[in-house]
Amino acid sequence: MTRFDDYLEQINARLQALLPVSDYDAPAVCDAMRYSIAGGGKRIRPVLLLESCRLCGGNPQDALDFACALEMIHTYSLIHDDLPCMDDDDMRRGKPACHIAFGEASAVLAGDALLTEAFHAAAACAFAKQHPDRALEAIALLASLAGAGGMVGGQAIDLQSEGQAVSLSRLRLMDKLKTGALMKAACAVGAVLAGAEKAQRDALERYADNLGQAFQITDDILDVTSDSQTLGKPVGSDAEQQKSTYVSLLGLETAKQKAADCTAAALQALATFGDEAAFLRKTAERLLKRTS
Ligand code: GRG
Repeated sequence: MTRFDDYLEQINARLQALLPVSDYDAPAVCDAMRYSIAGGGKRIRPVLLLESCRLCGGNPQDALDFACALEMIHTYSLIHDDLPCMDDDDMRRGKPACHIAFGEASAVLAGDALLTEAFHAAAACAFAKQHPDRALEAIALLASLAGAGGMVGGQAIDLQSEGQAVSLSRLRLMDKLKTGALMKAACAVGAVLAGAEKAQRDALERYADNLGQAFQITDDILDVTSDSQTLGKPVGSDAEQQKSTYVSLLGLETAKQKAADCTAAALQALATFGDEAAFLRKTAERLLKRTS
């Protein structure tokens, strides 16, 4: 079994254990949470968190509930992003979006509950009792990077920018927040839980920043070059919603080159870790070549 598969198995099993079950009179919200979490997804963010912890000398097992918390936050953001009041997309992770399967109100609640359960999981885990100082710092990081100064802020800029010409620098800011903030959370939280030195954490944050940008550019490219079957969500939605993207601003070929340059910068950031960072290098290379 590869390390990626091993991480994946642990994350998926722990997510199942952490999510609430419908044992009271409000089954739809629990079912909707489980539906969206179980609906696939690459699990990139929790894998990055576990590996960042390992790379900084920590035990990935200690970071597992934080990794699951991050995936819950990511999944809540996808549920809310698909709602009619946001991107209004019907498909996610190859299945009907949460609001299509469960109705809008249950999808809103499922997102709210995933966000709340994420912080419950992080605060209540065994590691938090053993290392409250590290856990508290990690929880604060998760909150600030997911909130108005991070992912939610990026989504707000995105919504505000629909139908408007957006400069490259504003697009970069938006994506740094919307997509990059949770990538940064993955690497920084993993480092904090391991008690990393400042130089290690800085290197991982540089990696995450460049990886996040490459990831977003690739997302924009796939929106025009892929098909909905492969991607598991609608394609062409950026143009439909008149959104500026790296492809619309730079053209397809320059966007591809920029994604490759950002990936190269992400690899460069890992130099300080030497061969031990092979897994993170391979992850960045895989994400550049991803088809979904
Ligand atoms: C609604 C608060 C709020 C935030 C939404 C995540 C997000 C912000 C919007 C999703 C739209 C989008 C295409 C964002 C850009 C890149 C991105 C985050 C893609 C989805 O992540 P993947 O590809 O998804 O890792 P899986 O399904 O593999 O987990």
